[in-house]
Amino acid sequence: MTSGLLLAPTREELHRALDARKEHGLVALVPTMGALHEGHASLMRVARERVGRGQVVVSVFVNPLQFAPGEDLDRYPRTLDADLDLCAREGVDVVFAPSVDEVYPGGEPQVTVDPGPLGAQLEGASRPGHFAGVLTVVAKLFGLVRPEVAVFGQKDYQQLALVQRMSRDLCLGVEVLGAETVREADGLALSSRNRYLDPDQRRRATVLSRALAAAAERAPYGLPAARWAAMRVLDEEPESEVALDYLAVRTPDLQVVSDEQPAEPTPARILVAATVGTTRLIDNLPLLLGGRPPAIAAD
Ligand code: PAJ
Repeated sequence: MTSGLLLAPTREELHRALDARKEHGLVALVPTMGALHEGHASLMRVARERVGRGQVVVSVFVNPLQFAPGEDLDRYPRTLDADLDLCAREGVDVVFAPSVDEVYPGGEPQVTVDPGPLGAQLEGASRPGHFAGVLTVVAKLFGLVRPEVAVFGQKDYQQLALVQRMSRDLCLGVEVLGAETVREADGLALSSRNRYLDPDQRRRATVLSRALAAAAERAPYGLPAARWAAMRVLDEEPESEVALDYLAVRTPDLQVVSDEQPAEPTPARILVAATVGTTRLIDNLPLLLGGRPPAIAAD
């Protein structure tokens, strides 16, 4: 296959690649940590759709700053050759795949991005410092690539919300698009970490998306009904196999929802995190809360 894909391992090569095609129009950035799958590919398609003949840049960088000690930084899958093949197939223009030194030449940065109150909740409560690490590297990538557009997955819904907030609150001028979650046929959201699951864990992991789907179905009857439906499904798996971290229903911008039953169907988001074996998995779905008489169990 002939492909115009350029691999840029350094800032200098990145800037040379971007300059060479400057006149082509808008630049869209898709930040990733590699081990690319169809979920990542879908973001590249959203980026291409948005910029047309402009440039699609994919970054591949396992960012140490967002991993806590004891997390999977060392064993995180690194598959650059396969990643480049996928990017070439998707018509990506530039892959920026820097080393840690290239991104953090002076060691850990002294100035970092504070994700604010939302960064301390949900994922942030279980992974202190995680979102400061994410937002700091995303801000750096925005500074290095200078994209007009960036595409993130709804799979990591809180991350998407925080990056949108950062771009707005810090006037970074990047339009941040959220792309829908890509799933396996049985509902499991694609994730680079799914490869840690053994066949038994892989089968049990579908409980997360099934619980969310059950909640979405019951959501018209209100928040307690939605939560109850999700918990009933989650209870199918013993705690020793699928350890629930949180199940939360929030507004679409992740604020706390009021207990009052909305008379009209009202958009909300349900988010779940659990550890399956030793692998932490997250998932989420949109909901329409309310609109029907409140009930906990209607059948
Ligand atoms: P990574 O986990 O590689 O994910 C890169 C992007 O792919 C994120 O925006 C994520 O939400 C999206 N993604 C992952 N699985 C998806 C799926 N099944 N469907 C749709 N999109 C999916 O998220 C990160 O890397 C890092 O935190 C990063 C933003 C690159 C900063 O280091």
